[in-house]
Amino acid sequence: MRPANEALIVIDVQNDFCPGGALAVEGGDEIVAPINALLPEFQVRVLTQDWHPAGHSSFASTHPGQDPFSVIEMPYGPQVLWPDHCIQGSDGAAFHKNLNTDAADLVIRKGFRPGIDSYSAFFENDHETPTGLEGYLRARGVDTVTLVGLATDYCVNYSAVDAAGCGFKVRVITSLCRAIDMDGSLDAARDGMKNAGVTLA
Ligand code: VGL
Ligand code: ZN
Repeated sequence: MRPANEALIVIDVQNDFCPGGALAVEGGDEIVAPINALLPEFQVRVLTQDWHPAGHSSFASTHPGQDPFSVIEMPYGPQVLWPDHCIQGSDGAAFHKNLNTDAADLVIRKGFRPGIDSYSAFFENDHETPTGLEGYLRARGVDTVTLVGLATDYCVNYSAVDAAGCGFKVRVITSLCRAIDMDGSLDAARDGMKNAGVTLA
């Protein structure tokens, strides 16, 4: 058992990010069993859930003439346009059926504001609207976080960098993550995490 100041944060292990899903990450389902095995090691366990309303501004379908995986400029900066995914209440937004969600202390949902995306478990993509997770972790006396989940180069990466920015000691177990890896995004994410002081284990 790990000490009470350490949290495990499981990022977006949802059907739409697993094979067969709307924004499938190769091998996304392979990490479910080892994550289940890791959960009991931690005294503080958090799951995140990407949770978009239909017509979300991060969906290509919301922007006539735009293809999935193109990039547009939003008031808060560049935004990749994704296929419709993780729509609130849909099967795609549900956790992978084998993920041991019963083991979680907290499920934090993100991306529910129509006009702003939220890759990070800590702040939305404007880098200032908080999800509340920082306060939750601090209130429970956590100063060290371990991150696993999907996708390495987007939601895990943004969560890890933000956690480090909040002052947490951060470790990402890369073998328990899988990446979208679009246009060098995985290499860029690795560099960004290392520069932020994140340990890649
Ligand atoms: C994610 C793209 C869009 C992720 C979520 O979980 O990495 N990526 N929404
Ligand atoms: Zn999303």
